[in-house]
Amino acid sequence: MDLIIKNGTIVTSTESYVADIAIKAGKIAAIGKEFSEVGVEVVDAYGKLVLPGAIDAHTHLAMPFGGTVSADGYLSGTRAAACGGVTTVFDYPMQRKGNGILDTVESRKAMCDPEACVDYAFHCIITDLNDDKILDEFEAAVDYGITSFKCFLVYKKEGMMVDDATLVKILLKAKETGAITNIHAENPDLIDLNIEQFLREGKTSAWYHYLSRPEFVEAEADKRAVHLAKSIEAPLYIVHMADKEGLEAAVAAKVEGHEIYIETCPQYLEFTCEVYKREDGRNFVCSPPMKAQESQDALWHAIKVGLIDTVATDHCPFQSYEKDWGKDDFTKIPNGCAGVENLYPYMLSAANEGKITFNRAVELCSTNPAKIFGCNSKGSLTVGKDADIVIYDPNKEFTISVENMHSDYDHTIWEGKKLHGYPVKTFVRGNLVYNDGEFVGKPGIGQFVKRVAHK
Ligand code: DUC
Ligand code: ZN
Ligand code: ZN
Repeated sequence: MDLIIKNGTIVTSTESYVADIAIKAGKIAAIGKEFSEVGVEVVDAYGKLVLPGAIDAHTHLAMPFGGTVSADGYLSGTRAAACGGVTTVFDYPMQRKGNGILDTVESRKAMCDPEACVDYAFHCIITDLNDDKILDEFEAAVDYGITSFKCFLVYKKEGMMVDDATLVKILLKAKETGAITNIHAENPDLIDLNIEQFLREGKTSAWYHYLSRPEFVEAEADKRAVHLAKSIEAPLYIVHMADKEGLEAAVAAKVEGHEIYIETCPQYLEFTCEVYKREDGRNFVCSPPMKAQESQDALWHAIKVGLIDTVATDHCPFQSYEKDWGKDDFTKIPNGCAGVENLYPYMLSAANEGKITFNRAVELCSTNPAKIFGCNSKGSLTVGKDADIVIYDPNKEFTISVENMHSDYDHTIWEGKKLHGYPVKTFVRGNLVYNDGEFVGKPGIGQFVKRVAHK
């Protein structure tokens, strides 16, 4: 054995029990009691929870967007991930007209490999089918380990949107090749209509970001995507669900037995659209925007009863000076907020407060994303899996501040948020990468996760 974590309470998605974990060559070699400790490093986790590392299934690192590039690259974004108990991130490389899937992914992999501080996988965003040639590449992409593709139903002017016919072609091809299609659902024509009117009327504050993309704008696209996926019996994963009406449509299809997965994000569980009335409202600008209380309540309800499958972050921070570009015009604010370091602590704190169980927090943040996206060696503390492990102190009080985060951004929407309990150690395949407030890992330690086809 290389390492024993002893006396902790092991938490999986289904049970919690006291036992020791023995790790060898980066894998969980045994779980039990009284392993020989001779010549082995031992970590005493008495009084602590021992959890599978979180999988943040939604990040945008070094993403060109909104006239700039997101403030966390692969190094700082994965460093922050490690310090928040995230041991795998799923980033979103973007295929552009004329480019293929594999060349898009490989160029991002080349950037990520020397910098990654945790393991990483890619969902590939498809923006153009290149006269359908992209569809012929799906099989090779799946063999390569890219088993999920994303479509934007929005960002039309930015050249990222796919139309409904393209979406259906992608849904069908993904189904045929054992992949899954992720969608960002908002209706761009309705957004543009609203934006034109608000700008004409001189309504330019961050509040109008929300009003230009209110509940029904997201719901229309959610329902359309659900309808299309249902009609052709293709699996669908809806990213960052934020509105009640769309949630209800997705849940109804799920309950009918369709393969529809729902992701939401901590920002939608914590904040409502009221944040856009604040003086610093532009810092909260992301798309889809935070919605009204009714939607937040519906999201929490669905989390509690098991109808939301995953919680991930949509981590896409920008610096204050970039957010300030939209001081006098909300359309100039780069969309996106920070979250990768806050995901697991936030959901575990909710568990510590009794809102959900710790098992459910593990299911949402680790076990389900591993299952849905084919990460067979991750997502659970069981023998044979990667030793991606978080030790969590349920008694540690923590107040989030930009000063105690490990990203490259200069502000956070989470400033001042008090958490009950906090991760104290993170291991990636048995390597200690975070220890009591400090990043102790090495860039380059993170490996590409080759995923297996969905079905
Ligand atoms: N929304 C954001 O807020 N940022 C990045 C991409 C997205 O869809
Ligand atoms: Zn999105
Ligand atoms: Zn996103």
